[in-house]
Amino acid sequence: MSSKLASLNDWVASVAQLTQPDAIHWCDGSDAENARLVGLMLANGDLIKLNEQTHPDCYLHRSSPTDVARVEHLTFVCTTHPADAGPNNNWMAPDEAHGEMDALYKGCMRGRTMYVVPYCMGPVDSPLSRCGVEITDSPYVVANMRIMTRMGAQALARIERDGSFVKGLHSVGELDPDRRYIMHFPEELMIQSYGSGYGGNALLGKKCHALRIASYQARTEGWLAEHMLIVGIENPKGETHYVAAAFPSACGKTNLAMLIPPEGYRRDGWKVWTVGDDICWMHPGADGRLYAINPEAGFFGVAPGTSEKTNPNAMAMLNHDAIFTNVGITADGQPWWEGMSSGQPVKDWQGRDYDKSVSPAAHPNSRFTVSAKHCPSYTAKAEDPEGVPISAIVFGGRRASLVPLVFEARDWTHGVLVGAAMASETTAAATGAVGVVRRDSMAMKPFAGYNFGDYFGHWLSFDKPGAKLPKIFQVNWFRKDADGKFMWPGFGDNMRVLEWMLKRVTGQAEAVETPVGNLPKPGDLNVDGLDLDPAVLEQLLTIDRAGWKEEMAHIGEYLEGFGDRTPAALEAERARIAAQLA
Ligand code: SAT
Ligand code: MN
Repeated sequence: MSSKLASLNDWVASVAQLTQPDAIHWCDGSDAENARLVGLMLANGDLIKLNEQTHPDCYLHRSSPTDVARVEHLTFVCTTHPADAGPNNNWMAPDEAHGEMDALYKGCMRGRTMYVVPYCMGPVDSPLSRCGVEITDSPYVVANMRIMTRMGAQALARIERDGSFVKGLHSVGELDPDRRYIMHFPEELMIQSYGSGYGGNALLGKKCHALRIASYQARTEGWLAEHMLIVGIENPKGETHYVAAAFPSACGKTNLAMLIPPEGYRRDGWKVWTVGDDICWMHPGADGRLYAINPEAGFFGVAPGTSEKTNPNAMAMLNHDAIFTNVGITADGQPWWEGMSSGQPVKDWQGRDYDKSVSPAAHPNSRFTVSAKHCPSYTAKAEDPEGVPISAIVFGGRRASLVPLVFEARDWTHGVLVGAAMASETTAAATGAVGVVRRDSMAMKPFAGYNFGDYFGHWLSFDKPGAKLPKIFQVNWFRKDADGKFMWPGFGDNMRVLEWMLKRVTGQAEAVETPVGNLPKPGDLNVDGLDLDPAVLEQLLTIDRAGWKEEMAHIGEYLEGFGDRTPAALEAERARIAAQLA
């Protein structure tokens, strides 16, 4: 097989020339093709079949123990000028990077099949969607791409119509951490990945394309590619408002996207609809509002901590047609991870006999891959080619102290500053130390495909005559008390905070103005039925002026790090707030 597009055929031929596969397979995305690949992986040990009664068509994959997370230190943005990648990225000259990669790729697919995977990010018929082709030698990657994207014949037809696509080349190589690179060439709309089979390093449609390359493309084309979930909140009158929310990896985006409201809300008729749990592409519409699509077709969620209590919607979608990576397993072949309310693991994620004193059953960054259509709260609006209008944008991080439960930015410029200044404690989603506070602007630190200074400027540019922009909020579900205990219950109760935001959007709630932002008036946040000490709530909604004065100084130093690429308007906004706090 080949395509009607000469540029695609030529590229596939040149990659085959370099990598020397035994065979080339063009993926059509069919059930028969998937069944064949699954059969192959069961035979070679890449997949283990799970209990057919409890988990029909579910499989366990155990990765190499040194290949379990994104590798930010091996991830590069290769622009002609280093300043275009910015201090927020690792940079390598494109020529040098191509040289390194060609040397790694040379003959690397000998004895293997090369799969050509055409995919579309977003509904195939949407003008907001963009396509790519991933070439890979991993059947596990193909099986995951089939869930995570619109993959196969339909995508190829669109690529042939569009005539353009993002080129992604991936090989698992030897899975050697010392021979591993994730390279991005935004100026060529190209991704090259070698030596890892893990999600964010290998499923190139996800972070590599839909965030790093797309953010670069979005800047030139006037839209935004963001690390955000998209959720619809339906009120008892049947009106739905859509909210986009940015949080760093493993900070609860999937749980928030699938939130089940507290009982009182459900009784009153509130509903929550899932559009996406990780990535959001937003384009300005003719009416001045921002319209968003979820470019993905599935969820690649963190397994540990997912339970009937924290995310019943996720649990309901995980008992058929799912791939589990690096979780434990019970005696009767069911997947198991820490936080599950029942079951007992017998093997850990590496296939060793489970011993609690040696290692957790599931790796902290173990994942499930499942089609979005399985999610009980998934909305048909997620397939709408026009996207959904966004009423509010939320920035959130994991901060044990200082940042209140919620505040609203005064205007767009202030909101962009709030996003740019975001900080969070690091998690197991990337290799490296966990729990260290670092700046993570818009939760895009590992994912922006260009200089953050230019990126902040791009965000500011949306504020123009005729624009009807969403309100911007900051939240922090992760405040801890002196004993290290979380102060806010989180999960379903985050609905209370969402309701206050939407009241602000529709002009139904007032706010207390502070230099840092606008906070809920006492009594405006619905805490009915919540077992929360009023003193704790007050603490959660108080601004520590001295602490914020210091924070503003740190933010100033951070913004200075992007030199003259930092927009003057952003620094002026920061200086204004700092002066008010003084
Ligand atoms: O590994 S992924 O990048 O796909 C998931 C994440 O870190 O958010
Ligand atoms: Mn993510």
